[in-house]
Amino acid sequence: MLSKKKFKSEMRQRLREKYAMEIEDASSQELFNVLGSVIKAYYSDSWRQSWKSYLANEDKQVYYFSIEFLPGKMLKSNLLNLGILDVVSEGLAEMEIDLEDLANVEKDMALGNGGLGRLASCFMDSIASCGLPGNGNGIRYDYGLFKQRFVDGYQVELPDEWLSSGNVWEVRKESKAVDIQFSGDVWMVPDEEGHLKPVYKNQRILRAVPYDTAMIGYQNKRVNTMRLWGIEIPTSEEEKYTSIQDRRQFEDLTAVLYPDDSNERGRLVRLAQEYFFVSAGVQSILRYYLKLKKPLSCLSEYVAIHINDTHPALCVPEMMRLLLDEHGLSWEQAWEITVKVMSYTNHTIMAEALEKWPIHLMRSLLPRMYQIIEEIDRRFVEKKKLAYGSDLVERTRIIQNDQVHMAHLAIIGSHSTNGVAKLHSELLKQVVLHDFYEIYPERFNNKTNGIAERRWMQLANEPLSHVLDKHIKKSWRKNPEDLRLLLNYLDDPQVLKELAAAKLQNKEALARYIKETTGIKVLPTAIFDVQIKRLHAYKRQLLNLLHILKLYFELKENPDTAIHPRVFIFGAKAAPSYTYAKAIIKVINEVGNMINNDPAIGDRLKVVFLENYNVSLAERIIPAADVSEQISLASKEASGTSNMKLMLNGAITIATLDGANIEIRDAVGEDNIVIFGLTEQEVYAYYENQDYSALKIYEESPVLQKILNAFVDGTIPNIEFEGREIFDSLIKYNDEYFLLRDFDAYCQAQAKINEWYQDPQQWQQKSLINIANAGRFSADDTVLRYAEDIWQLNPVLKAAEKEPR
Ligand code: 26W
Repeated sequence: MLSKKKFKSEMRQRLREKYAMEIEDASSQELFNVLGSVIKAYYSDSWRQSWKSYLANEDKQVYYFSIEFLPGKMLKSNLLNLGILDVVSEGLAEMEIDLEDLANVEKDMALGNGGLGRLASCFMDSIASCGLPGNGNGIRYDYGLFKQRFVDGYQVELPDEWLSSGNVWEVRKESKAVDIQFSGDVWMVPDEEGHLKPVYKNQRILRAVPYDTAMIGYQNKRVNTMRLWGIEIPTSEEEKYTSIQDRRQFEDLTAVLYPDDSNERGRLVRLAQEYFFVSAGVQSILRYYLKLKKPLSCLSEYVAIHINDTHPALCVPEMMRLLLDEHGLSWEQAWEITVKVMSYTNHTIMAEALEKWPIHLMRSLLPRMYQIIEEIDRRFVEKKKLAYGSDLVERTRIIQNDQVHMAHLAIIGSHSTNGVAKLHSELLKQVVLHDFYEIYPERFNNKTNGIAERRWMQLANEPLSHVLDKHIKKSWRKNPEDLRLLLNYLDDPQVLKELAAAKLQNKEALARYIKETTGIKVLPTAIFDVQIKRLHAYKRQLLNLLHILKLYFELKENPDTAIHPRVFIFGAKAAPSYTYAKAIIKVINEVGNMINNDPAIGDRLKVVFLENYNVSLAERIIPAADVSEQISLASKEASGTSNMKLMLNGAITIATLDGANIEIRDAVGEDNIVIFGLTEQEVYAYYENQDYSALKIYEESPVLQKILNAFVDGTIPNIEFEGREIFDSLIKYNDEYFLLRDFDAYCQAQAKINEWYQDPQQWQQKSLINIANAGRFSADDTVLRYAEDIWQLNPVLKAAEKEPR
């Protein structure tokens, strides 16, 4: 184990070597860079040993393909998992350095939009912490998700230059680079044995260079790899580029993360990005596999490839291309291997999020991919038509109306399709993918999401973690199920007091941050009501705002209305092209200004929209939350994961029966969560009967009239355009997400929250029950289920089980 003495001398030594300076003269950035290199040296052995042991034991490995990863900051997470967090923070303190200052230097690695990307990073942490041989495979974007600034209440996007001061955690692996072929033409020509071989003409070859980042297991000496691919022009191709622009056009293919998180826009560069990291990943996996000197027919016994939503679905035709064209297998052999190796997770049922690539784009950019997809489609139709009839087959085939349906390709080309929460997986089987469920019932399964509780509790919430250590000892840190031991203290006033004190400490810290960053003064004793997620109509941030306006108007009308002071905290980015979402951001900010500066309201109501919501801001907000807003229209939110993080940190959830909210209700019981609103059955009944009228509800509700009219009658200032757009979306375009229908039930639910909060003992007990039952949403359990049911990772599992969890 690393001693403080050894650590300090290492720091001094490396600072001299790297910057020829003493600790006292170094900037936080320089100290952070040196600390990063000290830590890297500390885990490099385990990293190499882990790799060598997988090779030596010929362990089956899983490769998690995701176009997004959202690690956030890694310094403290690496220190915690290495078990040296205390040694390092004390060692630095002895050199008058605050670890927090260095942690703040590190830029968030924000190579993702939201749920899907963060889940991938939670899984990376859990796969390593469970001792499973797993690798991440993605893209090294030069620019992550845009930085959000509010200018006059409007969202403005700024580039996220996360690499401007380098990235201490990555290792560039020049020697592992591979070539990626784009566009040009391809002919199938018989070779001397008569096998059809592709002949390519004027295609572009680009170089994929891997950058590896260590994924450190929790105090188990296991270190896995997240491989992110950067793009370069190979020297052999240089003469093909006539100008810098010409070069940049290709070098910029992976420059930027697409900022849409539920609306595919069919851009050529996006398709190129999808093929780039897929081809690089599959090629490097087969290169590794050949080292094992095993027949290709056994590939699925040593390799599992997971397709994280449809963005990496080209893994199916790319594996076929390599097995057919480079390894000369027959179609049948190649197909059998591919299906056994591949597995797919669906993360959304939103139609606009399901990728469908125009065949002209696929054919021009990826001619060989298109050829193979055509053949997969032809054989699927031929094979299934007889058994299932043409209608069902025409609905499930991959190529339809000149588009390539990527979800169909992923389902047909893999042995497992899972949803991310029980309700979502049921909706996939019964509604969205029902035709496929008819054909492949055995492939469909559920894997309810989870979260890395090390980051979202141990790192984000030290005050609560210490109260837990004090009363239920430390086993929960390795085995979150042990949080249930807290239930033994449900009626222990001392423990309840200490839990409340920890929450207040976090709220005071957030109140300071809010004051510093927005100038708004909030009462730490107020109810901190939090809604943090991407801005999207189905997540209904607007419903939250309608209730805030109701409270505001009530307080204006009768100032002595008894409500416990409330602070409504929002964190949300909108996709730049999503104008409706941006209109909602503007209106929330304008309503906030109106309420926060209204002397008649004072401290009783505050609305705070924190800029640039990301992983690090989430780590600040979540420990300070009293109420968790999970109010999406039932059936729309596949799972949600902020709901689990807020529950773990003792917030009480106000929720619809949607996604994983249902499983949270199952975990804590009706008395410890506030449920409201339409169920998914009722929503589907409305779709069935087409009898929903928002106008009718509006006309029958004076309260709603007052609130909605405020959007267009000038009551809310500076929203002339946005207010009209929103008013019309509800009344003229009939409120697609049934906000008006759920409004009354939501207000009653909020009144219940207000009532519960009046009794601190009762509230704290409900909070305790949420914390105690949050262990079941550990991503460690989730990945172990993937490993057992889908990836069939072998004996290493036993090792994981053996580890005291
Ligand atoms: C093509 C544009 C695009 C980009 C991203 C479409 C769809 C996506 C993601 C699938 C959207 C996403 O992040 N979905 C969220 O995934 C989480 C992890 O499973 C779930 O918890 C959320 O409910 C789901 O919205």
